[in-house]
Amino acid sequence: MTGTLITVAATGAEADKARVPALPVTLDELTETAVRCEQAGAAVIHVHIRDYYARPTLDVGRLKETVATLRANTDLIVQLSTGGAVTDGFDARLAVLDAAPDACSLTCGTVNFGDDVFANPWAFIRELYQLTQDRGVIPEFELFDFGHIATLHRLLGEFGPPAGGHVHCDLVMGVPGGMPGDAATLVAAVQSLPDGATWSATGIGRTTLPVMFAALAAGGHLRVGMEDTLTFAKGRPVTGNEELVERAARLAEIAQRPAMTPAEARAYLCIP
Ligand code: KMH
Ligand code: ZN
Repeated sequence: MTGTLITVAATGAEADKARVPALPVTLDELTETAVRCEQAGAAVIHVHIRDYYARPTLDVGRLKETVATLRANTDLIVQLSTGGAVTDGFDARLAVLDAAPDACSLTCGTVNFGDDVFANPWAFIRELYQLTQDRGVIPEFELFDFGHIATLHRLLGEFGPPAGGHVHCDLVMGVPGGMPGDAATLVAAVQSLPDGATWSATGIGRTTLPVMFAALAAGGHLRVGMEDTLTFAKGRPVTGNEELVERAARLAEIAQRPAMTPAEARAYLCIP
């Protein structure tokens, strides 16, 4: 049994800073969050950035500065989101790789996303995947629904293994429009993954805890953070990403699979 890989998804593209003051939106806030989350047990940071007005942006200059600053202040694996916001175009999402992160997210299909649609047609997935291979950026395959798992099999079958050679997936559960966030669904999804793939899971909103317990029980890894959860307990808002990481690390410790260090996570995910 390995330790537990903990990813913090600190900001996301959806929450509104005016309503969620604890959300890290400036580079200073993100860096401070990253440092605290690393101390609490995170090994990977999944990054969305915001502009001067705290709106989601994929500005490549800002992304480059973010990658450099996170590297200068932490040992965390920097995973940039190529999902962006539902309003972002495909070209801007491909250009995220110009910021040369260690890793990036790669969502394996379109999904209804609340009242919106998170669009990931096959042509885009294929192009992004080949770009990650060309640039040596390690993709994490984001799976919001079972059809996305079928597309992952197709992608690997047609284009071969990812940069680094290791397949790591993230089950994003409980999105309104995607697969539900419960133990039975998690087990069924894990059984369908490619042979040799490793996986993390996250449950959005109130599915956070059931998914976290199910993932630990099934031998998987954890993603937590304010991108996915803004409520720590009923009626109690999250005060910062670090408390979500601390809780995940505590549960991982109880499961006798303590949090991996960033160096251990790099070796595990085959990230140089
Ligand atoms: N913000 C969502 C529309 C990713 O980061 O790759 C997409 C998302 C997935 O967050
Ligand atoms: Zn994201």
